[in-house]
Amino acid sequence: MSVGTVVVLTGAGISAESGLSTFRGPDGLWEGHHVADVATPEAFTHDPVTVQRFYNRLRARLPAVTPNAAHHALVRLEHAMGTAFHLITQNIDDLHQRAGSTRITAMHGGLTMIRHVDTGDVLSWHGDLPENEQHWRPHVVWFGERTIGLDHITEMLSQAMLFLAIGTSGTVYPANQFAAIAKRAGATTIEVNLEATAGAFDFTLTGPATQVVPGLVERLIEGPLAALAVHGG
Ligand code: BJW
Repeated sequence: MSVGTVVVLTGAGISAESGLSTFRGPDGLWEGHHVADVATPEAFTHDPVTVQRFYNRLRARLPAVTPNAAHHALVRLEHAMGTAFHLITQNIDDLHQRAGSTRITAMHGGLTMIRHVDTGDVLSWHGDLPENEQHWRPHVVWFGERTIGLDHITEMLSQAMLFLAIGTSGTVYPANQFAAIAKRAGATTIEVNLEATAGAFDFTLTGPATQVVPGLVERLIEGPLAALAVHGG
């Protein structure tokens, strides 16, 4: 039997209430930088010190923050849905993983990994990289680089019964296409955000993720998904 899946996409907004900055603040700056000055391969080639220092600062902040109620609720949904659940995150923090999510694709990489620029080897990494290091770089996806796991994501979206986007502005390709892809595949599409975005959503639930997501997850588990989990889990 073909079983529809639940696909959840998260962005920086889900981690905002854990104390991490979103990317596109009112001043257009991200941690005092224009995103393009630190999140491109060209920036790393021309000014590795600024880029390494920037990511060292972000990485050093991780131990001080913890997953919030929205991250934990998605773990409950994963447990209820089993293999019929998939989480895609654009976030490079590790809060979903620390909350306990396992069926996850981190499509923009992760701060706690580094990659060798020549061999492509990836290592787990929790400290600073030397600021003048040019062979090892943060394992994050910069503008113009290929996102991680896109074939798998496309496959998941084609089977989606429900697509839920949480805390993403929908300004960055290809994640900003996922709602439309899922909708074309027949999914109901819902976003949770402080404000409606331009994405292809059937419903917008406005409010902070920690207040909206736990209740939504409980309703999904008790309601229409309960039957699905029996078959898909
Ligand atoms: C709450 C909340 C609360 C707040 N509760 N909600 C022209 C030139 C060059 C490139 C392009 C171009 N046009 C298009 C492109 C492609 C480009 C792109 O999209 N650019 C646009 C910006 C113009 N995309 C790419 O380059 C991608 N790759 C690609 O296309 O590859 C093609 C390829 C194919 C084959 C071979 C090679 C290449 C890669 C994109 C990489 C994005 N990287 C970043 C940085 C990652 C590393 C790092 O973090 O340092 O990823 S950019 C940044 O934006 C980060 C995020 O993951 C991403 C998305 O941001 P997100 O999560 O949506 O955050 P915000 O801040 O924008 O929004 C937060 C939302 O939360 C808001 O809506 C709030 O309201 C809400 N919120 N608090 C609920 N409590």
